[in-house]
Amino acid sequence: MTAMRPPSLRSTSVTPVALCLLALACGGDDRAPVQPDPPVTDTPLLTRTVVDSGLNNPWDIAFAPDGAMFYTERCTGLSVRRTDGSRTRLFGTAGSALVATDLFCLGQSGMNGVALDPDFATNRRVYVYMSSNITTSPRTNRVVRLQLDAGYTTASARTDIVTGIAFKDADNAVGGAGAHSGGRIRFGPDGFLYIGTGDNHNPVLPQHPTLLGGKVLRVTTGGAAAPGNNPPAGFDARIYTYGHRNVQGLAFRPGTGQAFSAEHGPNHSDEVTPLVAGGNGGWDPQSRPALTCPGNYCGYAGSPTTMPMTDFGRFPGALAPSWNNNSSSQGTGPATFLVGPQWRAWNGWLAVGIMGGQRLVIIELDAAGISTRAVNAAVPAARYRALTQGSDGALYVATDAGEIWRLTPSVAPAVRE
Ligand SMILES: [Ca+2]
Repeated sequence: MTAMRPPSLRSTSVTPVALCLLALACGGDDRAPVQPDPPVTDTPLLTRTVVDSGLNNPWDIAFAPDGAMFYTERCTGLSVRRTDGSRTRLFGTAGSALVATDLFCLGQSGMNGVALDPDFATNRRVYVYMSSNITTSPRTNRVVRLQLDAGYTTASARTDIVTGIAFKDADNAVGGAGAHSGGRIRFGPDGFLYIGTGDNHNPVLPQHPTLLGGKVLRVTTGGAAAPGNNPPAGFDARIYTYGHRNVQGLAFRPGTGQAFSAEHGPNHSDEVTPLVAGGNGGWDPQSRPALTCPGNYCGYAGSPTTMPMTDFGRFPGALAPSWNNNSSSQGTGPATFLVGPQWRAWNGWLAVGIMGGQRLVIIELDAAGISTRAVNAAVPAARYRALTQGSDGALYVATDAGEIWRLTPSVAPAVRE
């Protein structure tokens, strides 16, 4: 990937990795052992390189097999940066190769996730999640499929494969319009597209059988329900899991292929959750008589006990989280598994980006997908908005400050005293 490194790039010196050996020191992992873990050995050192800057709210990153990097900017659209450093605005506002006149950005919404077709090398298909005013009342989120040419200069054949994903169309008592749209999209190793959506500050969405907010959807490349979703009777067949708050992280565990979600908590309990087809994430911010709920949305009104992110009282079979921040919500967003021997001890661990908390957490999971250890990588404080492992094996990060970083693991083990 030397072509990704033009002379103007800034590189930091090799950065040692800090480890949190006690769960509480890591900002909360209530499932970690009480006793200190033994030190992690053979952890990688990270070298950080700023590969892009000056972007406008970059939201997601995807790589083509040849190393071309796609990225979204929330208010303008989808762009590609080729390995020679040249770039094209492919899809979005005026000036794009294909203009989306219906794209708008508001609150947390706009051009969000991007994913490349598993057969991209041959079919040149790319998918984005965006807010749209094609239907003006209410506006919606949708997933759009595009066709690119071989040189990444044109986008065509726009096909809106999933429409009608709930969008928060107006301010309410707990926040502004455009909030809690979800927006991450990822293809699983099963070849189906997983779509994370949000609750829109609408109390009925997460547990609603047919409205598509507060869900993880799983669809074909044409937007049809994927086989095996197994939702309860009466549910939309595209729903893979429900009872979510705001899913902005989706990742697939190497080896098993199991999907994991990462989502924001309200004022507590960000969660990472191993997903099972038809499962209920247990978020239900409606009808809490003991709480005072502005706008009937109880999501911010309670505590981990009275308004849990996973309500086992109401839903005894709910999906158990792997990891959470019970002490606070720190804006957990993107997630990706680290894959390959270059990650040394972290090979197969889950990297999770924290926005409000401005940190990058690396989580070890047991065979059941439950966290056994969480360490903070020694990287600069930033709002970690996107995490994607590149075709070169490095971890790419988009920050809300408008930068894209490459975090390259060392080839040599860390030297420790
Ligand atoms: Ca949950």
